[in-house]
Amino acid sequence: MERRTGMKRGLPRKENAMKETDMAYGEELVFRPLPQLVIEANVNPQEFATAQASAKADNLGYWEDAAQELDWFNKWDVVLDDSEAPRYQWFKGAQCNIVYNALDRHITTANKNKLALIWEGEAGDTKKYTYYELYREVNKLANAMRSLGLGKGDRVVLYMPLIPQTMMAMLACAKIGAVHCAVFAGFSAKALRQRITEVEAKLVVTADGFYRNGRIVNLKATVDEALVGGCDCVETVVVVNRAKLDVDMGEARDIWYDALVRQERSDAATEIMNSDDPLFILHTSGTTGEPKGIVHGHAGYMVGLHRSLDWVFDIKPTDIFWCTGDMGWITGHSYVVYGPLIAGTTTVMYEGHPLYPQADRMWDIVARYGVTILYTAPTVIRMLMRYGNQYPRMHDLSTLRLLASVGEPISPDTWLWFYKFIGHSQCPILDTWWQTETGGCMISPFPVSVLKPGSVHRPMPGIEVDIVDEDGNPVEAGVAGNLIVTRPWPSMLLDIFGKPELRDATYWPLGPGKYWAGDIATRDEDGLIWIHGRSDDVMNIAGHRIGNVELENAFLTHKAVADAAVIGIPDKIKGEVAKAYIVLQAEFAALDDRNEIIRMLKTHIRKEVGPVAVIRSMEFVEALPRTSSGKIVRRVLKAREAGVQVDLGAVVED
Ligand code: 6R9
Repeated sequence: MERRTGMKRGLPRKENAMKETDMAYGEELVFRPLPQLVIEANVNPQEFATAQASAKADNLGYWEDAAQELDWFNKWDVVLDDSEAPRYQWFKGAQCNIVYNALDRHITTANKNKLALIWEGEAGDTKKYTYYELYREVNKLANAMRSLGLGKGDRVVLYMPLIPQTMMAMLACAKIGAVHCAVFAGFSAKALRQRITEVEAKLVVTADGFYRNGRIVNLKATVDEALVGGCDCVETVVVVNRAKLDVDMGEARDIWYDALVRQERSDAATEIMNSDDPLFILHTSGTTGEPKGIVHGHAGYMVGLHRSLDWVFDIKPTDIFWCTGDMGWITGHSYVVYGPLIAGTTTVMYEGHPLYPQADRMWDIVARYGVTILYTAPTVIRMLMRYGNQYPRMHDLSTLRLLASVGEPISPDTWLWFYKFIGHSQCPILDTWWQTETGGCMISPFPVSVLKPGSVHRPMPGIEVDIVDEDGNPVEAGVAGNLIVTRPWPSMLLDIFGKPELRDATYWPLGPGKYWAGDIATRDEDGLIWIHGRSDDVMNIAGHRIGNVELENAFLTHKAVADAAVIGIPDKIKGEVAKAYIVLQAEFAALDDRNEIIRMLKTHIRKEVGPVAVIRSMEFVEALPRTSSGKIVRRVLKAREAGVQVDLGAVVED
């Protein structure tokens, strides 16, 4: 490790040496890769420079080379058709199926008997599947889905925990050309219903329940609640018997997973898909009240993932890859399921809570399976860090060679704790920036990069970004601006489901060639990028994107609420939590027991949105700051939060 102090971002110089974890404001740490790592890396610094230069000179040639490393039923006519930009069609004219690359092709290679999946339940039960076993399971389910009448283009909602059948369901859908739409198991019946109806799902796959922090979370009951009255589109509900719960099974509609696949054959044809045929829909929050169903397809998505696994995560045949992302999050799709399987590596999946039964669970899992690459989120690291170093010390973590982070900015002190106490100063930390919409990693260090804690480093070769002001003009180094992506990239979103008209306005407000990420960032004098957070009205609660308007709308559906505004406030563990400003309806405002009202509203939000929406506090006010056109001005509330005196009832110009 080398210490560079001082002037980098105009910060004061700090000369005296410190312990590695005692970061002082103004000091900048720089970490160089260990020599052995440089020798062994899939991409060494020279190769990185060459790749970057060649991708700049011939971007399409660069991505074409990446695509050539995968298997296709038919190759493309053109690598990219941008004649209708910002509509971009990657690998136009090609035919493929992501499952052919993730599973089928491994069966004829040495990977056939390699472990594809190591799964561990919260109670300690485990299951392991070789590529061949996983392939057979997926085929059985694919056949069963076909016998239920499902095929190309049909939508399947997955409301599932982190269990092997979730992965199987995703792959089986892809195999038959159906489109999966995973809904986070922490979302409410209402949120589930909204997504089921929006995508007109024919099938819902769920589990009776699952284990989380020593309790059983009942999922089937929530599905039943979601399907009451409406959701006529759903013909079948398949239920995995995970928690041995005594659930109601509707005779005509519900069927146990095991009963469904029991008689099925273990071989199944893989559907031939066009490049942009949809693979999945995943909802994410935006500035509007309604979540957007981001659509990804088969071809570009797999090419992007293939590159990041091979180059960023530096996959070797002996790796054990553990990404802790949930299946309801893009990280679970890309780096628990599709990416690792395309790379032919062994992926680890853990059902439960990181603190169960105590704060060493993750380190125990790393040690027992010999995890070599650990990919997690700052909110998880912060939580575990709070419990101290004695927990990682209980286990042998020496198999780890790469650590990675995603979902929100990682502060230097969290980075250093992860580096020192989990990686024992031997493992680079890959701070990967990307989004649901980008499909896979976009900005990230490589294992051989010289690292600065807190920076997401540079765009990967083939990806080009800039930091601009509101009008799209580049800002200088050190100045905060909006992050944009200046070239199309293969794993980019195809569409917003059911709202194609929103796609261009939301993501290309500055026109083609300027994808608007919605994040604030700076570039330092070394050209490294630092992400500061969202620029729009979207909170990042423990790595989950939750729209302020989404929560405000949920409050407004309660009879006690006349008006509501929600802002994000910093939180040590979750990064951000919500604070709500509520104007009560007159008859409720007259009530004395505010605690009762708070309890009632919290329950209401849990029901409407789900437990992911953490409301830290509520304040009851007489009025909210609005513009003359009636828009809530959240920055006034934020200023108030910071101690500035404001007049809440005043009309503010935006
Ligand atoms: C993969 C994922 C995307 C938003 C993104 C940004 C934040 C993600 C980050 C990061 C700082 C990182 N974000 N990675 N911020 N450093 N390494 O998280 O997708 O759920 O769509 O969220 O998350 O604000 O815009 P998604």
